[in-house]
Amino acid sequence: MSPESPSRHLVLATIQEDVRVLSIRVLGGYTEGALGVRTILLCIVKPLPTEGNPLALNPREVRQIHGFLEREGVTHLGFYLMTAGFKPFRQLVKDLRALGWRGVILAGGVHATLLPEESLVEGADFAVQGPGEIPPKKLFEGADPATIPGLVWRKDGAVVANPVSPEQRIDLDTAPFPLFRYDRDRVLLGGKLKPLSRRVHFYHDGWNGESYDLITSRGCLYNCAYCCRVDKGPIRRMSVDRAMREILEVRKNHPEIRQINIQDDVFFAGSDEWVEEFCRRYKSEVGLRFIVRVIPRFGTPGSTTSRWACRAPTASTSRFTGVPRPGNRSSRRPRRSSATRSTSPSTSSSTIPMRRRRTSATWPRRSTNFPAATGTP
Ligand code: B12
Ligand code: SF4
Repeated sequence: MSPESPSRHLVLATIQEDVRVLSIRVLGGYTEGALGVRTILLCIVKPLPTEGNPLALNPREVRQIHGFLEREGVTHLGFYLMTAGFKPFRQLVKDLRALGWRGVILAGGVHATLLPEESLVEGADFAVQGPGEIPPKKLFEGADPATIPGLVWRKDGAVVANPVSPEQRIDLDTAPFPLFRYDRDRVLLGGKLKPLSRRVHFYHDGWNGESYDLITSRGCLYNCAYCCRVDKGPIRRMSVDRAMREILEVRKNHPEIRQINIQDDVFFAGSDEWVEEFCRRYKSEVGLRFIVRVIPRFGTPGSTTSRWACRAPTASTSRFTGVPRPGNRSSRRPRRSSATRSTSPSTSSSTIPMRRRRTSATWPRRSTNFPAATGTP
């Protein structure tokens, strides 16, 4: 897509229980910032399903989405799929087509990577496995689907899944900042479509609107059989400088942000030099409380990881919970959200006392030398 073709209008949507839509914020930063495609985020806020209460969109909500796509002249609808959102996505595609919407529909994310063929639901045009920046770029450029890595498409009535390729793994230093803004994006909340305002963010991000989700790397060193992660290759990470620029930009434009929630799968995998530099600059240039997930085996006695995990001396939080210390600038205690929970059994959560870990009898040595990409152990 080039700036000369302004007719393309992409909506990146997802169904979540809150408005913390990191995946489409990151991807939207790329489609808008690097590809020049007008991009709007659409957060469909729905409680997670429970027994007897499936996640579903009612006809009124579907009509609202359809009206919005028509009114805005949207040409492409991209969906970030977690498994929980798959069925409502399938129904939505069916309903949008029944209502006559003719734009391009594509799905990507965790579920599309796990089950690519299934994710190319009836009525949708494409699904994307693996990192999602390059396939839409090539689609916008009009490339032959057969040549687009990770693309799932139809040929003569059959579903074809092109293999994921290293070409999809962009240099994170070249990635534009994720979209993080008020009033331009949309939220479907309580059956009503409205701007994703600061007020909506305040009530529906789980952290009183004070938290910013940051991701500095993609991938993980492990290869757990049950893992759903999208990026299967060796870890790649942005430079400390790129990460700092992103945080400082957020601080400049969003004084309400008082916490950085680091979402990397394995933030501490790698050289102490990267972490040391990040800590030093974070403390002197940012100084906000933070949350980070720790895989304990990356800590060796005396290493930066251990110091962070045991005492967190280099940041303005007393523990890894993101809960402010008494006297911290924030007077409000953020309610506990999924951010404080471990996203996998392998990562430790703040509920495990960190000090106990330090006295653990065994300290397995780290198996990698970061940022050299060494692949899964
Ligand atoms: C950050 C995070 C969150 C955040 C933000 C969610 C988000 N993704 O926007 C929060 C805290 C809100 C969250 C919540 C939950 N999460 Co979560 N989360 C993650 C985590 C750690 C990172 C995701 C991320 O943003 N990565 C950075 C981005 C840039 O990478 P990405 O998501 O892979 O996106 C890229 C590609 O997938 C692709 N892509 C993405 N969307 C699209 C769309 C299109 C159209 C295209 C073409 C491409 C594309 O392009 C992107 C750029 O390359 C992942 C683990 C992981 N590594 O994936 C778990 C993970 C996604 N979470 C998971 C789960 C289970 C949950 C919860 C249900 C947990 C719970 N029980 O409460 C909740 C609820 C979610 C909901 N439905 O409401 C599972 C999902 C499993 C599955 N099969 O669906 C994961 C995989 C963790 C795990 N290993 O189990 N999560
Ligand atoms: S540690 Fe987590 S992200 Fe890494 S492979 Fe295992 S489950 Fe996946």
